[in-house]
Amino acid sequence: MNELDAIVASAKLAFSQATTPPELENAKARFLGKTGSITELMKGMAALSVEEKKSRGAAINLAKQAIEAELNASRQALADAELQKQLHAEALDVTLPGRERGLGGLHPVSLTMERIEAIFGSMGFEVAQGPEIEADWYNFTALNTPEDHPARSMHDTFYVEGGSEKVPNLLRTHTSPVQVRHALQHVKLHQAAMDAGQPMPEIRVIAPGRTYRVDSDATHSPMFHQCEGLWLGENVSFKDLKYLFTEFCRTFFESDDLVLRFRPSFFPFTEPSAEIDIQFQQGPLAGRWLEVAGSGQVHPNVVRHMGLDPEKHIGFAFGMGLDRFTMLRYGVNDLRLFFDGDLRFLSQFR
Ligand code: 2U9
Repeated sequence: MNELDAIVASAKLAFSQATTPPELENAKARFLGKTGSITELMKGMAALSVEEKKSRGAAINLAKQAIEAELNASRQALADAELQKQLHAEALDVTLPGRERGLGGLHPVSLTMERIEAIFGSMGFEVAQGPEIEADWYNFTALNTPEDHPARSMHDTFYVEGGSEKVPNLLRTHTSPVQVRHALQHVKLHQAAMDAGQPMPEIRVIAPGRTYRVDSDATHSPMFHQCEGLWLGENVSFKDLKYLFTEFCRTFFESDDLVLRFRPSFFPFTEPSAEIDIQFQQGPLAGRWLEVAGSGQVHPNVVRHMGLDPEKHIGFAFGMGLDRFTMLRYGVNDLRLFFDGDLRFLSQFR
């Protein structure tokens, strides 16, 4: 093997051993670079005659072309290998199962809320909403709750900075202020007709929503859900409330033989007042009296605060805990499960 063939062979070997493009370019420099073997041979031709230069030059050129061909082949081989590696790394297995997109669902308390809205809706009740940050007047004063009532104390109610009698300063402790706002709007809307001697259309409204109290243990959460209702007109009576609430409970719990008991009680905003107990005749809770709501005839002072004459307008109100209704309907025994956000619990209601 002559000298040139040996250089070409050693270049071929060096190129084939390069495993990365930088290694290949380093190997190239050893043969074709400024001090590479081919370049050195070119420099060595200076001393040759014209004839010798011709043949030697042609031979060196052939060797150089052969090395360049090897170099290009090796570059291509490295690029191909890199591409294969990348294709392999990014390969998609189209036979793998798809990624499941979790199906959402309503929270059990929301399901209860929707159910209650539907039942009262079918009995002619509107659904009203109002602010969760409320003013003293709507939450307490309008509801005949005296200045020194414990519900107003710092221990029982969450207060926010600022505010005043009619400027929001607390987290509502019940949804009654929503009904006060609703009644005031209703009265305003029909005032002219009333002044002209026409009767006011009845108010039938429920107010479901979040409420807040400084209370936290196994059966109390600082945020809980209530639904209150108000039925006010010129010819409404306690028997209407009893009929309404009995129908509601029997529909809600899908139990036609459910029995209700109205037990005398006290609330500042109703007089007389009654706790409502229910009794199932069948199932695991059969025979036990369960307290589920409060109710009563709206106190004359509250009727006045709504801009109406208590001698003419009579109202009946009730209030219930949505969390408790949800627990009873689904047989849940710990209130905290509703607020833990554990999908193993929540997904059972989808
Ligand atoms: C107006 C006037 C009166 C709403 C009422 C109750 C009785 C009651 C509690 C039950 C359990 C709240 O969720 S709970 O803690 N509620 O006992 N609520 S009467 O009375 C009203 C509402 C609006 C204008």
